[in-house]
Parts: sequence; structure tokens; C-alpha cells
Amino acid sequence: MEKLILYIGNKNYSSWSFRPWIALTAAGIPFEEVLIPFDFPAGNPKFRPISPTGKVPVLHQGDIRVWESLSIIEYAAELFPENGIWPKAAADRAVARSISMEMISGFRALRNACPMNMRRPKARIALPDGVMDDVARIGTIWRELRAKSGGPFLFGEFSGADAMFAPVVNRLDVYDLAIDAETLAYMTAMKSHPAWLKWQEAALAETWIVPEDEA
Ligand SMILES: N[C@@H](CCC(=O)N[C@@H](CS)C(=O)NCC(=O)O)C(=O)O
Repeated sequence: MEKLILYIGNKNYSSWSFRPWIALTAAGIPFEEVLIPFDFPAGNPKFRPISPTGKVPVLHQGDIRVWESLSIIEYAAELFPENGIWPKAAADRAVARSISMEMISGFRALRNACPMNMRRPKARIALPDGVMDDVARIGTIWRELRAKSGGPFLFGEFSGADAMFAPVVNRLDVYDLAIDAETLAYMTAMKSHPAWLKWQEAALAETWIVPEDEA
């Protein structure tokens, strides 16, 4: 099989890059990583030759290009069906995909007001309308799924759905938005995962400051 190359942005800030990176890493899928730092003032010109959308993440495998974080996770799951990216039961996979799509299409108030920022010291900010509604819905998803699966992750074992929510775990943490003990318990499980710790260590070693993402 030709090698997989995952192009990502800054680990401190790039929430969309974090999702496929942690999915593939947690599943033990071999890939090479290429980090291209953001250059928003210049319009991120280095992303354009590598990505059809001019955005990261993007996965290359020979001539194949896969963009959009969830599509990258799906492609890796197809290439490595034994690695358990998605839950074993079809009904669980359906829900895992539903909440992954809900992540992509929703929670805009939270995502806009509270950018992922791995190094940010924990502190609340003034929150626009809608942010706590997003947090409440996220808390409900996590609570119901962990109650059903027994945890520690949404479907028991770490899956692509946990990967899709990983940046939200950081947001609830660093903006101090966790609303209850159950939410905090899931966040602790996520933040203790070896793949999370590996990403975090690299993020904290970065020195780039992206003003757009400093709320
Ligand atoms: N829907 C895309 C979003 C990708 C995205 O917005 N990536 C950001 C980085 S987190 C980016 O490349 N921004 C650069 C730009 O907009 O110029 C996905 O799921 O991968």
C-alpha cells in the first residue's frame, strides 16, 4: 500500500487537523505527517498546491487526494477495516456518523466564539448567545452515549466519533465551559488518551501565535 501523508496546520490551533490526526494515531494507522503553519495575513498560500479547497487537513496517497476531516477518517477506516476506527455494531456506526456530521454542521456559536487553543490557560470569556445551548447539546450527546456504552469513550473504545469531538473537549476545558461531572469525566478520559497527549506535547512546543485564534 502506498504511504499516507497527512498535511495539517498548527497543532495548537488547527481543530480540523486534530480530528483525523487523533483518529489515525489512536487506531495505530501508519502515516507521515507534514505540518504547514498558518499564514492568514497572506491567505495561507502554501495550502493551495496541496489541497483542492486550500484548507487543511488533506491526505495524500500517491495521486489520491482526500480532503475534509471526516472523509479522511472514512478513507482510513476503509483502508484499515481491522483497526476499529468505527464501532463494531452497525447501529453504533450509524449514530457515530450522525454525531460526527452534527459536529461538522453544527455548534457554530461555540466554534466561532471559542477557537481551539491547546496552550490557552483556563479562563472564561464573555459568551455570545447560543454558546451554552451548544454546550448543553454536546453534554447530552456525551452523557447518553457513555451511559449506553459504559464508556470511557462514546462507544466504549476510542472511535472516529471521539476524534470528531476532540477539539470541542479542548474548548470546554480551556474556556471553562464544562457543565457537569459527567461532561468532565469524558473530558478527562479524552485528555488522558496517549494520542491526545502526543498531540498536546507537540502543540505546547509550538511558538507560532495566530491572533485570529486568540479569543
Ligand atoms: N470542513 C473542513 C474544514 C477545514 C478548515 O477549515 N481548515 C482550516 C484549518 S483548521 C484551514 O485550513 N484554514 C485555512 C484557511 O481558511 O485559509 C474539514 O472538515 O476538514
